[in-house]
Amino acid sequence: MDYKVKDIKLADEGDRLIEWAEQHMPVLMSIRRDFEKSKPLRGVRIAACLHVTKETAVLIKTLKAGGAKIALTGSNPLSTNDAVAASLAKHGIHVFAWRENHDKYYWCIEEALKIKPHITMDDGGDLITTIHTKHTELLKNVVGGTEETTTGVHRQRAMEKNGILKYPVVAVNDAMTKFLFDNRYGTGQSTIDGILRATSLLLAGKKFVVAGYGWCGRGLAMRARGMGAHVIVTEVDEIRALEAAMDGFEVMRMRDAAKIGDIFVTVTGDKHVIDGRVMEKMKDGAIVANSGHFDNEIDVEWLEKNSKGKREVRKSVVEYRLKDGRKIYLLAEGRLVNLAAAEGHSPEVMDMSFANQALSVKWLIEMKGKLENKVYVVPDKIDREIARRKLKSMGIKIDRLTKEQKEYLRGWKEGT
Ligand code: NRN
Repeated sequence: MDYKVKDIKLADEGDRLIEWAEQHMPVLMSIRRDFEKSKPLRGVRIAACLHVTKETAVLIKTLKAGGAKIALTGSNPLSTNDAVAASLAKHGIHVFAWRENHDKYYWCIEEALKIKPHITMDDGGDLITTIHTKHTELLKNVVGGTEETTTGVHRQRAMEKNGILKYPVVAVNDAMTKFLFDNRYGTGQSTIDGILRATSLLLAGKKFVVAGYGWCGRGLAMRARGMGAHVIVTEVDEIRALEAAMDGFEVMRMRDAAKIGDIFVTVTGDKHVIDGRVMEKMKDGAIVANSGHFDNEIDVEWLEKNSKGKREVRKSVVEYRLKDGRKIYLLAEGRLVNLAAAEGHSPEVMDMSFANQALSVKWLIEMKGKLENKVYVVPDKIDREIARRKLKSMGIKIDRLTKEQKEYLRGWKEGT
């Protein structure tokens, strides 16, 4: 096993990018120091399908410090940073990833699987699905897997429900130190970052439509409001819609928002949220982007079929001219705009997400043979250990319960 990257000569640039991320990921670096001493992953072979970014590289180097052998592929054709991939390849990681590897995406996954992994790591579930469908001969080696994102956890929960999940999976996404920060504050900032790098347009005063008020949508709506946009939220869930309204956002149906919106972003994890019926109602010049994991939230095929021409007007911006002359601008091919047009979430939030990844891999190895073939949450003690280390790195001290308070909170007798 060697590697396949865009250009190994980019490694020096990648080294510098990774070094910058390491300076802002203190929790993961403290775990790396522990791993270097205890080598908890000695002899463990890992196949990872994650976004190949400077932050992911810090996780990969931490796992390597723990003794693991790693094959890494990208979890989206547009999210790989080629310099980072080159740097990891130079440091002995079997990397099969390069930006715009659309037609080799699954070839890269199958190359990574040649490591015959004990542990799989997914962001979206394409690797675990490939093992369960096309490479079942590898299942006998696998101890367990981890999943980074909401969409992937949905897929693995469905695999469990249908009785086809063949090994235990830890839903890293569902750790509080992951979704409360990565999904909310990470996506909130990185999606704005992707839109600004792609368009360089002003957000203040624009009608900014957020489809989906989950943790990602909450963060994005909050940050778009912070930039002075007039934020409109669309939802299918009554409770989340009510929450968006009480948070002070305008809430309406997508078919009504279509007529007035300037910028539309989908973060639902669902399919065809913005389809032809919606796009044919949009204003001339409307901008459409996705920040959900898969690129099916926007019906790009409809745009391809119903436009009389298209042209790339800026990097990551394609102008589709509809038959009546109206123009719609699609960012990053409808793929996750935060990673495809920018660098994804900042290192400070990925610090916690990837600390959960590293400690969940260690936990899976410790629990070898004792777990069932189902989706597990990250053990609470790991979640809280990560929060404690993060607070410490921020120089924040908090109070402790006194003995009396612990008894009071356990009791029921004391009242008015
Ligand atoms: N910088 C990043 N590196 C990054 N930003 C967001 N993600 C990243 N992965 C590596 C992932 C988040 O954890 C994308 C996933 O969908 C989300 O859960």
